[in-house]
Amino acid sequence: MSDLAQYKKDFLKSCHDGGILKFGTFELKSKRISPYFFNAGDFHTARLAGAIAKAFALTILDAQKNGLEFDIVFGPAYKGIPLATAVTIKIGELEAANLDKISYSFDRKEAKDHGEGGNIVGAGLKGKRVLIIDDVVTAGTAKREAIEKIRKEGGIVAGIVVALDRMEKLPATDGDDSKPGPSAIGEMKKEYGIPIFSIVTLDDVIDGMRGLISEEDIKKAEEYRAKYKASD
Ligand code: OMP
Repeated sequence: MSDLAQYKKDFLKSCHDGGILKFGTFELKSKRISPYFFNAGDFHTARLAGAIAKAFALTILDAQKNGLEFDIVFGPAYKGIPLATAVTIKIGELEAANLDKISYSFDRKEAKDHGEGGNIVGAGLKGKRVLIIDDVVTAGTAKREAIEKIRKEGGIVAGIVVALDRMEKLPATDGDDSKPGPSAIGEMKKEYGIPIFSIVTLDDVIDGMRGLISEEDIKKAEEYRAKYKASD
């Protein structure tokens, strides 16, 4: 493997060993046919949940060292919920200064109208700097929804961290995918003025999977990248 950081290499190996990163033929939300798919929902064993929490935590601690400031790790329902919880625990374990400083919270899909009520479980968002955590960004739809929700609750979105940045251009509005175009991540950075981090990108996947998967699968991933890679 190349000069990828060790924790990224470890993460990719866990993804491959655990079958989270699959190679074959997959239809995406965008209807594009992809030669690989990343399913964060499959990180459910103690080993894999630990591996993804650690990789997220190290990515976030890196960003923190470089100036990212936040109070809350927010995991959009449902896939983000276990992620936010596990990652918050890990951030405290790896950096004791975070233990009483960082909280987690997540949203309900349905508003609760009895008991304590409300849409948010965990730390309240009002006036807090919120870091959104999620699995994959393709078009960014789920992330946009989370940003709106957090802002509605009075929170300040500090950034987004995802496991995989697929580096894809947004689908063309006229259906012509052959033209260059910006990525969802690039557009969201501009539109919301927030930083967006990922544990790994498609470049890292291709790099890190050499020798672990067949040459043919690497070639298909490279062809897909050449076809759909965003201009930013
Ligand atoms: P956006 O919120 O539109 O960026 O879509 C991200 C969603 O794409 C994820 O939450 C998944 O439902 C799905 N997805 C993956 O989980 N893994 C992939 O490798 C690719 C996709 C996808 O459909 O693009």
